Amino acid sequence: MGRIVLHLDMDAFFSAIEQNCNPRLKGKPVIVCGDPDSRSVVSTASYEARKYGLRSGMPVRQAKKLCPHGFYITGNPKKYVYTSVQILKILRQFTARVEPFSVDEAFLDFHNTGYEEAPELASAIKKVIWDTFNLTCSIGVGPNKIVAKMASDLEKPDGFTLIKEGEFLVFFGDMRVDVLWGVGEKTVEKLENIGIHTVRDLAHFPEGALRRVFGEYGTYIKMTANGVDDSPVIPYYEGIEPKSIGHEHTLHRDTSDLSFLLATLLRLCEQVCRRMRKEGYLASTITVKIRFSDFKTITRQRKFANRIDRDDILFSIAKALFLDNYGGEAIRLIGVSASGLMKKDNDVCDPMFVDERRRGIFDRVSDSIKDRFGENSIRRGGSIRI
Ligand code: TTP
Ligand code: MG
Repeated sequence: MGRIVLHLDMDAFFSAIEQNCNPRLKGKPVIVCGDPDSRSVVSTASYEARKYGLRSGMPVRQAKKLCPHGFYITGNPKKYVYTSVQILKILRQFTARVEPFSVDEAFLDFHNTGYEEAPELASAIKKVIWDTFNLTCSIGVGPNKIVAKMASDLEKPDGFTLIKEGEFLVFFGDMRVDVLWGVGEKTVEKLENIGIHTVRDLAHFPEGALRRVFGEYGTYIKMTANGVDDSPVIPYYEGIEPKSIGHEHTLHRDTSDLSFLLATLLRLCEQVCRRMRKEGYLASTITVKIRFSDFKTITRQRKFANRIDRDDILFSIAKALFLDNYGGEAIRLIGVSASGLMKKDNDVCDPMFVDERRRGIFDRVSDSIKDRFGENSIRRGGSIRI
């Protein structure tokens, strides 16, 4: 009995949540975006809106021309992040090896599990997500992460696709190379220059010739084109050095969508703080890492006088750091880490704010409620303004 990897991707995630919040929007074209009246872009469009050609990343002005009768809604990142965290909690009931991959995606690793068990497993996961949240998702199963991820995209929405070891080219062989995870526009251009158009062309191309053009990356893309991938599923709480506590996410697609980027940043901050509280640490330094489309990477750090472990403070600092260094470019990866860690002395209260102790208590009480009743069982009032 081997190992199977399952990739789950929620369908039209932000729009589907909005449709649940307001049942009058069910079955209607719903578009979640930044401010609908400004020059913002579409975060996501419901499947009803996609019929009109609407896509993530499209300027709202253009979307309104294609679908003038759509319902344009300002995104509420906090709402989506909480749903996302709650979904992860449910997924961990199926296996402890769950790697969150973006706000609405995760990898699950099942050892000692055969392909014949995959359909039942997938429908059990779909059922509990539907019963709990009234949301659908698409699931891909394969021998590794790359195959599972690409499989989940084949039958959207509410899809299930199983690709067994050795079947990758049956599904993807005839498709253009840009379907491959990690192969972007510039690579496609170079591949086309050497006569590689389809995934099968790349899969069969001599490795030496690819390495001459792309170096090490040549080997990687050839492996990908053959559906070969040995990267592990890494549960986010593993492998963290006590000197710093950090999380980072490679985004599904490079994006400059500010509401999406800030939602990702918020979730990272919450993960970092929750972990700090769990382990009894306070931090005095926060680092935000941004990797742009062209792989240029910057890290920006801020130190503060008081040590903290609170979600709202960490997020406000991370957000300021991010916005100070962001000029609207497409981003590939975001990371947040806390350092300058010190074990917390519960008797010492930071005197700086009168309200501080009470607010700290809020986080602790909310952690213990979440531990017992789930991530979504309690939340702060109001929404994060972006
Ligand atoms: P996706 O999984 O790419 O899209 P989706 O869930 O809306 O639709 P699909 O059924 O095709 O999976 O992204 C997940 C959420 O992330 C999406 O609901 C909105 C947000 N998002 C943005 O805000 N901006 C972006 O550019 C992208 C790609 C996603
Ligand atoms: Mg999705």
